[in-house]
Amino acid sequence: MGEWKKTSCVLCPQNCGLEVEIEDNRIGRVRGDKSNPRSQGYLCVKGASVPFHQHHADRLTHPLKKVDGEFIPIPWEQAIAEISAKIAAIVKEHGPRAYVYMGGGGQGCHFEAGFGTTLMKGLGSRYHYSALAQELTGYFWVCGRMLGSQNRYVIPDEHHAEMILAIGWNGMESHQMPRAPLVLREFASNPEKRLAVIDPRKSETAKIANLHLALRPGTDALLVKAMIAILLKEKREKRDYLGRHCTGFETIEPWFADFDVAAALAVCEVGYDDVHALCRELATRRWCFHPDLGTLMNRHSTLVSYLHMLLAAVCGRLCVAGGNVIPGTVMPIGSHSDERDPKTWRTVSTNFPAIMGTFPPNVLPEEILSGHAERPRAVVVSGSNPLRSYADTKAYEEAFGKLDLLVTMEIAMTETAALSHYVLPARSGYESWDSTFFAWTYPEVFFHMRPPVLAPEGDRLECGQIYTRLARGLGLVPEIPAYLKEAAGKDLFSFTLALLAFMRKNPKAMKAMPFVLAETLGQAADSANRAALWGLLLAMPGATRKNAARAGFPAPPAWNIFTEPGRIAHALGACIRYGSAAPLMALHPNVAQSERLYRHLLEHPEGMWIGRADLEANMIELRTPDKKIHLHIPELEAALKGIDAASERAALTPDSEFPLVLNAGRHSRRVANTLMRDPAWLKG
Ligand SMILES: Nc1nc2c(c(=O)[nH]1)N[C@H]1C(S)=C(S)[C@@H](COP(=O)(O)OP(=O)(O)OC[C@H]3O[C@@H](n4cnc5c(=O)[nH]c(N)nc54)[C@H](O)[C@@H]3O)O[C@H]1N2
Ligand SMILES: Nc1nc2c(c(=O)[nH]1)N[C@H]1C(S)=C(S)[C@@H](COP(=O)(O)OP(=O)(O)OC[C@H]3O[C@@H](n4cnc5c(=O)[nH]c(N)nc54)[C@H](O)[C@@H]3O)O[C@H]1N2
Ligand code: SF4
Ligand SMILES: [Mo]
Repeated sequence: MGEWKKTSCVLCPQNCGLEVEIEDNRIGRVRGDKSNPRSQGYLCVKGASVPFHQHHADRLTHPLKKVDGEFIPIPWEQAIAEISAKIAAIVKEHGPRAYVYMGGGGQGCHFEAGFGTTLMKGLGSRYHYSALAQELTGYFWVCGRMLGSQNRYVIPDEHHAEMILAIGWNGMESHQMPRAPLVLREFASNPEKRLAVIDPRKSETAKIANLHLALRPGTDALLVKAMIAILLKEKREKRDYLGRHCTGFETIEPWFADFDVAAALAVCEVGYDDVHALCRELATRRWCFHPDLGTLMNRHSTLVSYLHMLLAAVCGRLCVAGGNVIPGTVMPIGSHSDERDPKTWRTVSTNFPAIMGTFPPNVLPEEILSGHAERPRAVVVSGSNPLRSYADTKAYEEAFGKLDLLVTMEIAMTETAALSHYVLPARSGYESWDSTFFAWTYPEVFFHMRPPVLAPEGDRLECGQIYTRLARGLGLVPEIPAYLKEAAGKDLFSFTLALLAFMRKNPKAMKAMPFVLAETLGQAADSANRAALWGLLLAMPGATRKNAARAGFPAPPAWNIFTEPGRIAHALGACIRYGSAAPLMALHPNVAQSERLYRHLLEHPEGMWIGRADLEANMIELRTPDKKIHLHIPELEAALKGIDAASERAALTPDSEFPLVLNAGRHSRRVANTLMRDPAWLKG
């Protein structure tokens, strides 16, 4: 009999809580963890199969270097010295644009992204290519324009909704919300609720729906434009909501006025009565919508996202309970990058701007092969497998073959790793402290800092630890004084006092914060990720702090801390010892709040509600200067006006030599992106 430990599944963004039985450093039996407040014991067939992800023949154990076409194991010191010397030489000769970080993929191990982007920025580069930029950035861009910031996107609030509209989303197989099959079945079978699906296929979700519009593939823009036209023609728009919370309605309203709905629906191959019935429901019910890859990775994706947002606004469903809401987060998954700002980087030859701080994998091969003087020459990949995951494998193979340096940090010998000059063995989600930043829920905010449940075999390190060694090798981390290292071995408060003194004396160290934490706190815990969590919680913004207070973790009132003589004496002692007044900042109530959260997270390996958003006041999350939803996006005006039955019929006329439509995706229950490599699991 082994020992049962708590962790989570890392095979899809839900990260359902798991209990795993550990024997001889292997995962044996697996069951859903009922104490995980978000997944409540739910697991699917993949979750039960995590041993296939963790234990298989492709796992890496040692740093590898390619010599004459063969991989040979080398010591860490050699790997770090050689790779950092090569990166430094490439950046010195060709400038920072030559360095690309491709990471933040995977489904449950996202701490590496904090280290990967810090190293990239330390080198002066902004080129972060990520899976997000092949699926979600069109949508994030629309949210940037309408809601004021690309990282203020909306998610469905299914807890308070009567109806879910699933658009190009097959949640019965792909989940994309906690316990999705249970939630979808409840909506479909409860007489008070409704499930409507827009999907060309009779998907597993469409099969159980109350209403299914099986549109012709690729015609979503036309369909949604027709739906908005129907609603406006019948004067079903929510005037009061539009007047109070939106700007630009009078500008967009005429765009739909003379639209030929009947001709459009004929091209979409859906019946008018069915569409009309759906519109009537949208005008009268409390509904939220869940779009997914069926439209996010399809024709006119950005325009379709815009139309979906307009449809929801016309029905008064944005930023209201039971509609689509801006969720609370522990940390935003990207930055707002406005391409109208000349400081926002673009790719050197394809001229594509960053969105949400990320660049699209679809253009990377073209960038590398462009011959441009500042083209990418060094690519560091972690937590993603571009050779298998991103479009045009042949182009990737050719482009990666031309790089001066390709380094892959991986748990397994993937197709991308096999092409690399160096392959660095990463600890898996079960060997490291790690978490996902995709745990979207509302109004609660969930966070799960998973402790390792297995000892890493061989020389495996967390990616955070590897990036820290590279940063040190590249001279991007200041010298750590003995007093800071020593304090890291004591309690968290002593460490924080020393850290504050150190930061005051070395203001530039702020830019290398994750590495400083990894080399101090992270040494004691053998985890860079766990150390970085402390930095994350210390830097929590005000909105996150308010959410935490609502979830039962308020900052203590200041006088309460000042009545703690021990802490005051401790802080004053530190001021004298370090010759700085900075340690006094540790007496701020926010630090005590962060410390409570940190301890709670470490003591709760099942995960916890770390915050609770204010259900009644979602509009305050808007980042537009007037705190209104901006309905008019000038850049999309021509595209929206130009789309009609004739233009789409022409664009969709099949090629007589190849009269087929590619329905990509199909994230079926037998697939977990490229995370399952064991042929034994894929059998059959
Ligand atoms: N089991 C499993 N779950 C997963 C994953 C996995 O690999 N396996 N991967 C995870 C990841 S990273 C993601 S992004 C999600 C993806 O989750 P989903 O987006 O739900 O996945 P897909 O299977 O691509 O589903 C898209 C649906 O869009 C439909 N579709 C195709 N063309 C059109 C169209 O023109 N219009 C409309 N309206 N619909 C269309 C398809 O028929 C399909 O049912 O799944 C996550 N969950
Ligand atoms: N043909 C086709 N292509 C697709 C899709 C599709 O449906 N069909 N879906 C697309 C979508 S939606 C997405 S999101 C992308 C996803 O594509 P990717 O971004 O490549 O993500 P994953 O396949 O989830 O995982 C990538 C790698 O992370 C590694 N990994 C796992 N855990 C760790 C860890 O702790 N550390 C490190 N360093 N590595 C780890 C895994 O071994 C795996 O090789 O694929 C896209 N590509
Ligand atoms: S694959 Fe997704 S839904 Fe299934 S158990 Fe894992 S995290 Fe949960
Ligand atoms: Mo995805």
